[in-house]
Amino acid sequence: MKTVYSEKHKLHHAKFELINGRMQPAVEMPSRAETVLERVKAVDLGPIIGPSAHGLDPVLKVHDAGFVTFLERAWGLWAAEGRDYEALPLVWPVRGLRQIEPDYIDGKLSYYSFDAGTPITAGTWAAATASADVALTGADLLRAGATAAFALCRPPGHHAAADFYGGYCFLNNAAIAAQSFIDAGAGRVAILDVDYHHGNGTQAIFYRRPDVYFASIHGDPRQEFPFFLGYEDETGEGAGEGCNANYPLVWGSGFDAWSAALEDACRRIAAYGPEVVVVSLGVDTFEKDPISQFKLKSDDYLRIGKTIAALGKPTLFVMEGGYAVAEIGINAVNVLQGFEGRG
Ligand code: Q9C
Ligand code: ZN
Repeated sequence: MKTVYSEKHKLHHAKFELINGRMQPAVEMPSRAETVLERVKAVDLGPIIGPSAHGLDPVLKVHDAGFVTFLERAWGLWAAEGRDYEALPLVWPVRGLRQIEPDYIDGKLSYYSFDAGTPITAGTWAAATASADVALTGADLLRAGATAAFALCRPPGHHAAADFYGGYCFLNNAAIAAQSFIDAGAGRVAILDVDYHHGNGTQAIFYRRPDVYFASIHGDPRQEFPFFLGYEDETGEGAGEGCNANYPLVWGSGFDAWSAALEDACRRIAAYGPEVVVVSLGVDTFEKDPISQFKLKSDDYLRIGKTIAALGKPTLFVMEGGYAVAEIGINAVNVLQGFEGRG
């Protein structure tokens, strides 16, 4: 299968993030995407192509205009205050506080974010829009008849909702790609999110809609980030009732529990009958991931790909998380090779 990749991801390079109460070197770093690209080349997965520019229209089908304008301007407003270091929020409009966008940049960062672990840098906007273009170009490949494509997105996207960023995510690449299939005439799209973290942004975007099914296997929100979404009783709402499935798993879960959840998610997706499947491909379920608590091994990713292939649908793989940089290439590409019949 083809891989879509843009060098522009390197423009987003945060030095630090707040982990467990301390500023520590950021785990979401450029070498992640570069390692995956190296593995794509090493196993000859297929041609590597650059993205084509799609503009902001497909982004604005998923994200609110005020939020997109904020992302575009945030670094400029921050730098105008004389700050030459990464932008972070400090306070959030929780229960009882007013939901009004402040004028001052510090207030705007708070209004449009949900965590303090996602720094905005000078190149964040350029990298995030390039990442969305990578996903949209992958979707174009499927529309042109490919059975599968790999959008090597960075920064990731699945924690970003219609009007907030967080969890290392700014624009929701998988949601933007899924919406592009709907806008091109697809009646039903399924998103399968296998990242270690719940895809809260993707779920929220499609929660009331019957035309996009969302299934996610992830660390239980009782223990794990993003903490405030991803419970099993979230099944969709209104016209979207029955079109959302969450599989929260306890810390320490290995491939037995994980693959049972995958089999069930795939059964539900098959019953839904989508025309196309978008996979939010995070490999932070790996046993050596530095911020995660599942126990998957490298060979398990081949079987994940094989199980997804059994759905028999055109499939767009969209890169999300995975922070064990040494093995991220092997693990992510194992899913793609498993899908293509290796292993
Ligand atoms: N204790 C993705 O995988 N912070 N985002 C973790 C560690 C947030 C992960 C802090 C993790 C976000 C796309
Ligand atoms: Zn993750």
